[in-house]
Order: sequence, then C-alpha cells, then structure tokens
Amino acid sequence: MTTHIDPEYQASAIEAQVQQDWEARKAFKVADTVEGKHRYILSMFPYPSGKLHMGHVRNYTIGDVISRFHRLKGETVLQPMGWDAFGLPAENAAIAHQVAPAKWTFENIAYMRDQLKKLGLSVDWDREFATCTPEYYHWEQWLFVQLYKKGLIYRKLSTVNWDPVDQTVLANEQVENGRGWRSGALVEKRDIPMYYFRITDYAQELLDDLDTLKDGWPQQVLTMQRNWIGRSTGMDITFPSANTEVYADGITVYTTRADTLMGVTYVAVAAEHPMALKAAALQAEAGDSTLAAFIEECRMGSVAEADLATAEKKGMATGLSVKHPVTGEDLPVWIANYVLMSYGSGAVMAVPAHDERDFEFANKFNLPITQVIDAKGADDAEYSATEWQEWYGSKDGKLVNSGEFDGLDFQAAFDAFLAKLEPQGLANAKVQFRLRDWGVSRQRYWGCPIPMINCEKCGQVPVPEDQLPVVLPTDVVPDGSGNPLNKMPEFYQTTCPSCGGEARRETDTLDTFVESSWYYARYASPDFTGGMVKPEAAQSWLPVNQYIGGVEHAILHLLYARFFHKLMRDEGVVQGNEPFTNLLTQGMVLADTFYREAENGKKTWFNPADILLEKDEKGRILSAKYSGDGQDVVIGGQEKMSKSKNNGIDPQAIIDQYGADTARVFMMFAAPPDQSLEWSDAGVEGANRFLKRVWRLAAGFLEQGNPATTIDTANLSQYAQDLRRKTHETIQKVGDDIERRHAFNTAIAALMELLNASNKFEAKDDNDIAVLREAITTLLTLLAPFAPHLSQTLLSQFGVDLVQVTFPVVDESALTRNTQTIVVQVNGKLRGKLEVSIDASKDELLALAKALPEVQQFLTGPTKKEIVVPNKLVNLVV
Ligand code: ANZ
Ligand code: ZN
Repeated sequence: MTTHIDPEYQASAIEAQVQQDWEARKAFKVADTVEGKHRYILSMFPYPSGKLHMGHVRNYTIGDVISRFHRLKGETVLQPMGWDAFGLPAENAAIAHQVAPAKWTFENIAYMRDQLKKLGLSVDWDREFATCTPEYYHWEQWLFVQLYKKGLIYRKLSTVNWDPVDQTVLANEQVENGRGWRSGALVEKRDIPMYYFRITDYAQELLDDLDTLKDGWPQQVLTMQRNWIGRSTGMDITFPSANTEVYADGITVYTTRADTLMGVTYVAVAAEHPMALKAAALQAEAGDSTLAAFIEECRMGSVAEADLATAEKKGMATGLSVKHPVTGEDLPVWIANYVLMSYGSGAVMAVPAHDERDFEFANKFNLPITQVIDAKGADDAEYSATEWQEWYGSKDGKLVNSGEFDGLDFQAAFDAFLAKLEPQGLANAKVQFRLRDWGVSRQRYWGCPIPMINCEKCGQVPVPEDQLPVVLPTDVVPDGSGNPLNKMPEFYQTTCPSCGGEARRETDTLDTFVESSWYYARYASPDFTGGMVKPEAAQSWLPVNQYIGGVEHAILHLLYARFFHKLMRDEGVVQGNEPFTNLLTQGMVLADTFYREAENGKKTWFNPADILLEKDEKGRILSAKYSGDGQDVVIGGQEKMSKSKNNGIDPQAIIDQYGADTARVFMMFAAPPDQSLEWSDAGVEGANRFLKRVWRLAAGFLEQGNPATTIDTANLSQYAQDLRRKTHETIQKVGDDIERRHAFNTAIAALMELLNASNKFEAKDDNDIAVLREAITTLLTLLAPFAPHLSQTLLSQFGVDLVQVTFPVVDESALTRNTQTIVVQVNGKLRGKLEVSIDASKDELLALAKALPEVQQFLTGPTKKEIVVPNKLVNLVV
C-alpha cells in the first residue's frame, strides 16, 4: 500500500470521488425481502420546496449516522428517501411564475436530490419516489375505495373554514387568530360536501396503543397525542322543552361536570343548533330578523376551537326556554358563539360559577351565577361573582347550594344525578373524544384526485378498481381562480360506473397529509404494481425501527400515520399495530439575528452571512456591522432559523466551503439531537480543524511506511498499553453513545480524545507501531458514521473497505488497568503524582509517596497522620 496520499485534507476532491464509488457499487441497496439482522431507519421525507435548509441537514444527518452505525454492526439497513410532492406551494409558484406545478416540483426534486447526495447519505436511491406520481397515488385511491365501501369514509355537508384568498378550505390548525395561515385573510364559514375519514372509530385504539410506545417515543409526544385524542368521561343530560307547543325535543347537552348540575342558570346552543334555527324561524314569521342576522354573523369567522375559546363572547337570547331536569325550573336558551356545533351535541348546560367561558358570558349578559361547588384553592379564598378564579373550575370540592345533593364529592354527585335522571330517560353516561373525523377534501388542483364519481341518479359512486388510478393531468397552470379541474371537461366528464349514464368526476383532491400517512410502508417495495405494499416486503421491513423528524409533526402527521397503519392492517396490507417503534424528535436549529429598527418601529433583518463581527480576545462579540454599508446593526440573539428573521444559513454554502463531513460533524457535535442547536461559524471551523487533524495523523502514519500490524499483547510497554486501553474504551463508549443514548456529541468528544492520545503517542518499535495503527484505524472506523467520506478515503489506504468493514470489537483484556494514578498531597495540597501497579499495598503506596522528591521537600518533620484513599490519593499531614 504505497499509494500517494495528500498530506492535507481536501474535502471537495475526496467527497465527490467517494460518492461516485457508492453509486457505482450501489453500496446501500437492499432487497425487498431480507433475512438476518436488519433495521429500517427513516427520516421524515422532505417537501420539495426548492432547496435544502439546515433543519433538513440535521434531520438527515441524524438518520444517516444511525443507519451507518447499524450497518457497521453488520445489520442490513434500509434507509430510503423520497418526496412529499403534492401541496400548495407548487400551486402558488405556478400562479406567480406561470409554470405547471408538476414541472416546478420535479425541477426542485432534481436539485434537492443532488444536494442530498452531496451530504453523503447512505440511502438506497433505487427506492426513491415522489408521491405525486400515479404509481404511488394509485394505491392511495385504491385504499380510499376500500374504505368508502366499508363506511370508513363518508361524505357530509359541513361547515368549514374558507380562505377567500387561497380559495380553499383550511383545517382548524391552519387558522391563526381567525386568519388563514398563509394568506392572512379573514376566514369565512361555508357549507360544502366533504369526504371524511372516520378516525373517531379508532380513537380508543389510537389512545390505548400509545402505551405500547412508551419506551420508544418521547414522553412529550405521547402526551401531545393523548391530549389531542382527548378522551373524557361525562354525561349526556336532557333539558326538556318548556315551550313544547313550538319545540318538542328539549335540548341534550354533553357535560364533563355533571356535579355542577344544580348551578346551571341558562343553556347555550351553537348558532347552527336546531333550536336556534327554530327560534329564528319563529321570529322571522313575526317579521323580525334579528336572530337570523345574528346566526349569520356567527357563521362567519373561524371554527377553530382555540379561537372560539378566546374570541370575544357574543350571544343572543332565543326567547325559548327549557326545564331544569331536577328542579323543573325554566332556564333561558341562548345562542352563544363559544359553543361548537361539531362537539358533543352542540349545546352546553352553562354553569357560570364554575366554567370560565360561561362566567364571562353570564357577566356580559347579566345572567345569574350560582356557586354549587365549594372548591377553595387558598384556605380562605372567597367565591367572587365578578372576578374569575382558577380554582372555581376545580373538581375537588363538595357540593353546596344543591339541596339534597349537598356535601357530595365529584364522583358521588355524578352517580347520584345519573341514578336520578337515567330512569326518566334524561341522562346517560358517555365517553367522548375531542378528536373529530378527518376531513380530507381539498378544493385544490395539485393533489391526489379523489376516486369518486357523482351521478345524478346514483349519487356518489367509487371509481371501479380496474379504472384506477384516476390520473391528475400534469400540464396545467392554475391561475389562482379556484380549482382548474373544474374547467376541464376532459377531466371531469365521465360515465357512471353504476347506471352508465352521464356523470361528473369528483374534482376535489385529497389533503396532502394522506400521502405522508403511508409512504413509510411504500418504501418497502416502491415498485410493486399489485398493491400498496408487497406482502413479503411488509413482513421484512415493517414497522420502521427508528423514525426521525421535527417535533412540529408530533400531533397530526404521527396520528394520521398511526391511523393509516391500523387501516392498512385491517385491510390485510400490513401486520402489527403501530408504524414507528422508536421516534426521535430533533431539536431546532438556531442562529444569531441582526436587525435595524426604523423610526416607525419596523425592523429590517440582516442575514448572519452579511454581518461582520468584532470580538474581544475571549471571543465575546463587541459589535456587529452590516458588510453592505459598514454601519452597526443590533444583535437580536439566537432564534430558530427562519425567513421572517432572515437568519437562515444556506447549508450549500457550508458544504461548498468545508465539505459535507464538516457540516455533519459540526451538527452532531454541537448538541444532543433532541435539543436545539446553535449555529456558530466557530463551531463549524472547529469541526473542520478536527477532521484536518485526523487526516494529518493518518496521512503522516502512512507516509512513514509503518508496516507492522500484529500486536504482541504479552510484551506491550506501559504507554502502548495505555493507548490500547484508550482505543478500546473509545470503542465501548462510542458504541454505547450512538446505539443506546443517541448521544452523538459525546461520541465525537470521545473520538477527539482518541485523536489526541494517538497524536501524543511516539512509536518506538514494531509493537508500538501496530498499537498506533490499531488506534488510527479504529478512530477512522468509529468516525465513519459522522464523516464517511474522510473515513472511507483514509481507511482504503490501510487496506480496509468501509462498505465491508464491521464495527471494531472491544478487547476486554485491553480495558483492564494494571497501573493507577495516585495523587500525593502534603497537608491537603497537591504535591506529586504516582503511577503505580494496581495491586500496590497501602504500605507500598506510602513508601513510594514519601520517596517522591517533589514531596520530600515539604515533609519538614515527622508525619502526624497518613491518609490513604484506595485508587485515589495519599495525604501526608505534618
Ligand atoms: C357543564 C360544565 C360545568 C362544564 C363546568 C365545564 C365546567 P371536554 O372536557 O373538553 O370534553 N361543552 C360541551 N359541548 C360543547 C360544545 N359543543 N361547544 C363548547 N363547549 C362544549 O369539555 C366538555 C365541556 O365542554 C362540557 O362540560 C361543556 O361544559 C363544554 F363547571 O358542562 B361543561
Ligand atoms: Zn348512475
């Protein structure tokens, strides 16, 4: 092995070469079926927005480090990559630049694929797919049809958030403060027919199975899922009508606080509630449209729950009344904007003394407030009918002002009211979920066509399986005026599969969360033409062993993917109950912010790349100047990299300047993966210096020839033993840090120590050379998951092929120390150190300590006390 090796590290040259080698050898290709130890590692796939950002780089580096580690461990690892390719940005780009969303998307994919390859990911690129291809969404449509036939998908006229600018329905979480998340337009309400997935049928199972994930998922994510599903046990209680001549039914409410029943002072209904509509109709007959106008007003604005809770309370009395189910007393019925039609029964029994929203409402409209729970938070805190206290809402208290029920606690009161009202048909216990069915229809072009046909005679008819996929035309440039499919008879004109008559194809497309709910399964056999997943492939690869992604997907994406796994299981497509055994949620990437503030308070943000920093000798920042004009800017502190603060750092620039290995090592070293990572130029330079030193060590060793490879362990010098021990301790630590703790930062720190120890080592004979060789090749192998290009290049000079090599094995005998370091103190002050045999006796230690010249000079008289702490220190008191 006398190939010449560059004495200095040249990242760009070696990275391109190594990547070509992987590609030529298909180094990371796996088969659809696998035997032996294997593992499926998946990082959340990217939306092809145009170019990679730092969050992507972090996400994919973490996944790659884990993948490469397990591959070193001799396992067959599937690490795939693909594209979440449908969605709004492509349409918005189309509107802005008159380019077809398909073209825009595929161009972005080509560019980003190249960027990902330059990162050096050990991905099986033969499995790549984009979700916007008919080969993929064909099977999504197939599942849709199966679920529709089973009744797990239904169509319902529903009130939705309508964004008048983006011309689309928004999910509740896309509404922020009553405005569309993208357009900022005031959201309106509309009634349109939509398809729904009956996810509520799976609510209990989605909740229960979280327990099976408790060892593999972050606690915080499990809690967020639990809260989102929101199981509550409560009671349905009926308040009979007091105006049976006009409204027979009475009002049924759902409550989780049946204990407060005697404190009900009015009943509130949603604007869409039948009683509200009846009252408006009665009034209209009398020529008054006040209620109707109010109902209309409530219909505008957001249906997002969070917004409703905080929005200004609006209300109007209906003029109708109901009877209290226990006392028979008349209670007024109000329309209130804080009551949701879609939750419970769209009506609440209002208990202003113990519910904050009712309290606010009652105070605003002068409705009575009756305290019925004595739940003092502070010992002598008094109930106030004008100012809300946190503890009013507490369940821990006894009933008061409740007649025969006084003194009961929450559970006893619940049981007592149920016992009284259930026989009269006025109450029953009920489990309720906060989770609602998932509306998936989008009035958008760039999405998966919903495989349904609307026939005037037959209604909604699923597209027959042999006519799937319904292909989305790709040469369309939307102009912003609604869904272009509605203007394309060649798309929507069809015949009814049922009666053969003229019919119209559904032009709505699916929520893009549908594609990302099952892509993980498709990767197991991405080319399969017979179904969603090839059975043997699903058997081999699923579930995903390790899933990695941002915590921003902790609720919806993960819930939908878990739901889909169960749907596919019940369809016989996959086995097992959960798609992702282990989940790692990576932290955010932060960077410094810099700005100037105009007189009117408007801030202009400057990108960190355009800022010149002046620092003192300790590295503290003294001032920051914009390179464009040399004038000062304000330092705004570290924030999440984002467009709004203009503090994004382009990963491409880092890769171009230092190479991918440096970017990877920096990212993994700067913080544990689940914590936020502060971007720093100094950190990047530090990572680069580390790699340069590794290179110099290895290149220097090779340059000297140094052929010896066999270690004669029986005849090692003390310092050679020390280096061997360091080598094997590092193997143990790095293995444990990566596999068990995902503590990549401390693994790299251990590698830095091994580098230092190797650098200090002076080989004096062949045995020493062999020990140093072992240290260097071990360092390179352990470094390979982080800096694979550098490792592969150097290892090949040692005759080792990274693609073939396995993780080094710890030699337990190398770990045992046969010497120990003993600190010697005189009167508690450090005066010397001993390097002695591990089995030195107490007397030997004392004798050796006293014999040290640097100690002797302080032993001015006979010792009064001699303290020996085994394996640690000797303290001589004079
Ligand atoms: C009386 C009561 C007294 C309530 C009290 C709360 C506190 P969770 O736990 O989230 O399921 N509610 C019921 N249906 C509603 C709707 N359609 N829109 C708005 N609010 C609704 O919430 C259940 C509680 O939310 C119910 O318990 C009801 O108010 C309200 F001191 O009933 B409660
Ligand atoms: Zn028909």
